[in-house]
Amino acid sequence: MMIIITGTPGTGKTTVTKILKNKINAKLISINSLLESYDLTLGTDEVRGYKIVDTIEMIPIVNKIRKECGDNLLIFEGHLAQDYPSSDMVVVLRCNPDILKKRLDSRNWPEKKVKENVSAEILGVCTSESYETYGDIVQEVETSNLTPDEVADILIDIINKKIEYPLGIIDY
Ligand code: DAT
Repeated sequence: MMIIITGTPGTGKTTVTKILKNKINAKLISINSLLESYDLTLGTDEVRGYKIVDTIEMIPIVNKIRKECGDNLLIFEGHLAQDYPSSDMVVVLRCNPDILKKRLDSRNWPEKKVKENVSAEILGVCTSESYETYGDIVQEVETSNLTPDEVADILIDIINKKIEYPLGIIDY
């Protein structure tokens, strides 16, 4: 069983998935950890200051980890994790743009990069990209008024419901 947790940078993916992993018996991989272990970059975007991830090369690596995981739950976290083409659940973390801007400003990123990410959050880019691949199994979790711990508990609820109703006949 696999759950993809995606969202605009700053929405809380890293923080929440670390808490989630400690609360349940699951293996966690993130795009950032894959970038540390594998050569998955197509270059650097100098203006925005980030590595361009080769999401096609990422697929066989995730496939292998998934296979090793067997029946255990695998959490795959990262902005762009939705580019991986198969999963049992996809959750998009959402955040109020004003809150997101404050968080991204504190990262000392170039202004252009902060603006682009806040705009992407306003437009729901991660959600629409996720829907393109995954359709109805995509769920959004609005995190703005929740603590990371509360968000992790909502994710546990989503996972438990999926285990209980694997065909997905549930109204969240
Ligand atoms: P991401 O991995 O999506 O880039 P992050 O986990 O690094 O995001 O979180 C960005 C910052 O926001 C970090 O300082 C922790 C804080 N944060 C994350 N989720 C939060 C929440 N639900 N409530 C308050 N702060 C949160």
